[in-house]
Amino acid sequence: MEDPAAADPTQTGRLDPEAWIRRIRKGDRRLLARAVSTVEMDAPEASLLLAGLAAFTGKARKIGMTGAPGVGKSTLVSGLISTVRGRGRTAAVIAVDPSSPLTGGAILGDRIRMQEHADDPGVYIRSMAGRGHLGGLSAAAPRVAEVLDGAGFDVILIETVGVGQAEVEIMHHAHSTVVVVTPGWGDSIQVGKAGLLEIGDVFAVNKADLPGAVRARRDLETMLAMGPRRPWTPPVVETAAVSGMGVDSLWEALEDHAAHLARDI
Ligand SMILES: Nc1nc2c(ncn2[C@@H]2O[C@H](COP(=O)(O)OP(=O)(O)O)[C@@H](O)[C@H]2O)c(=O)[nH]1
Ligand SMILES: [Mg+2]
Repeated sequence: MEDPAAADPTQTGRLDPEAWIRRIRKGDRRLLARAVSTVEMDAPEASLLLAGLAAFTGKARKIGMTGAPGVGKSTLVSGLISTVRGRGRTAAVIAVDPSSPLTGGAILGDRIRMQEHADDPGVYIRSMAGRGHLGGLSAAAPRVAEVLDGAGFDVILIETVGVGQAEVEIMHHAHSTVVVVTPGWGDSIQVGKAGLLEIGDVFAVNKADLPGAVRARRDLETMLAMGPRRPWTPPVVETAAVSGMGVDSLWEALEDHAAHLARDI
């Protein structure tokens, strides 16, 4: 059988970034994955690739998803992919989980959660974890987003665990940030403490199938109203990612935020 790698310009050792980029833009997933790895590791070809791809970037809508481990970020991302695909647009995901140990437990979870999209050519999912270099991962994620933008994806979803400054930093590279919480008192207090209140453009109270979602939403709305007056008041949406409830509303809220950003510019 013919090895497809034989036609792979990067396998010959003679790197031709132009051909590489052309093939990425035609939908070559192997070369896309290779470009992502190259940029992630900051290999020698990375800057050439990024420079070449820069001609095509700036079209993707970048959305950050952050929140404590287990709140349902990956499940929500999977739901949002369905919504985005249902509207005829393509989607790429970067799932950053520096807390994930070498066993890759969280990554496996992400994969399972997004499994239904694995065979969709309009979807690309990339996990970054297990390296133990927090700053490294966080620094690489925005560059990986540039690659996916240049590759032509319409929507890029960046999932990070909202636990530290480095993760919050990633969110500054997104157009919109979704902060995900779950019902219960602790969460809304946690949100305030972690500085997540400031970075959220849209809030999702996920696991709204569990008791306390309405209260959590109202708590958040109260906390948001207490803050400084801003031109954009972040909406709080109740979602149940496991059933898909509220995911379309979450997307609508994100579309509203995009319209707000477009008006501002
Ligand atoms: N009851 C309930 N469970 C959910 C919901 N969304 C996600 N989960 C579950 O919460 C767990 C963690 O979900 P995951 O998406 O991996 O969370 P992440 O760590 O924030 O990415 C999984 O067992 C999910 O099935 C929801 O809306 N309701
Ligand atoms: Mg996850």
